[in-house]
Amino acid sequence: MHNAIPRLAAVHDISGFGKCSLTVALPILSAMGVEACPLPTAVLSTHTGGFGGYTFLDMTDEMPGIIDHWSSLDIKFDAIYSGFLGSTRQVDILIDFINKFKHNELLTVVDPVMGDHGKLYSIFNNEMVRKMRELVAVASVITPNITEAALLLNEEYADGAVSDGFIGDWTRRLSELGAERVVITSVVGEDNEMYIVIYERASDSFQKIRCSYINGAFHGTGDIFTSVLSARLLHGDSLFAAATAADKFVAASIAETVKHPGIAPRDGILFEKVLARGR
Ligand code: PXL
Repeated sequence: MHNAIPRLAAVHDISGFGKCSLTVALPILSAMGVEACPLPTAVLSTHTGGFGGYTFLDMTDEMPGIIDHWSSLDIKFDAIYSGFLGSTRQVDILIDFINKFKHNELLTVVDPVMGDHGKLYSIFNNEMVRKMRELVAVASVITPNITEAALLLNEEYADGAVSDGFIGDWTRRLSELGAERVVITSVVGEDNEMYIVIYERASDSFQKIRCSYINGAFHGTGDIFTSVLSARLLHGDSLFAAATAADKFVAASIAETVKHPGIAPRDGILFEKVLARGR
């Protein structure tokens, strides 16, 4: 469109330690030829998964001023990509942001970060789930993990293997909440392998991608996955190609990580090694 390279607004927290949200999104997007403009939702000392005593600065009150300033400068975005939110009020701010910056080709990627392994993250409650349903309604692409998919649909967490018919139904119902394209991660198939499931409403097509990674327990993999996916979509990839590339990137980063047994799951994965290849 108007920009020399795709420009994306990255609406995530910044956690100083633990490699997730902006600390992975910005380097990955830059290395993949996307200009990433951070709109921080909160500033934390670490992420909230596995660390006690973290600091948390809510950026809600600062966000409308940042958006208004960008608007006054007539900045155009090719994409808005959101992840972890610092408050439920940020959903309304984000919906206003999307409406203000909307154009025909605007890609809106919403990763409805709320929980994992069947549980809400400790700082969220049902109010965040309710508001997140409003946010996914204005997205073009959503990337819940299976826990977040269940929360959005108000279903029981599917603990264990699920059939294609079961998960296909979930993808369609998630798409009915608003997004044209749906990606569900961390889906266990009936063969007990891990899959990414993608759905496109335009063609009513449902596909499964078998994950190449060994272990999904590391922190920040969802943010890395969706950052790669967003960059590839902005460069014109199909949803299948973008999700496959994102899976490969996460798998390569985990493969680097497990070479170092001292790295705890909460420390995040060695995605830097993969980004630095070819240096
Ligand atoms: O990766 C998701 C995420 C992002 N940001 C913060 C988190 C989490 C998950 O726990 O705590 C602050």
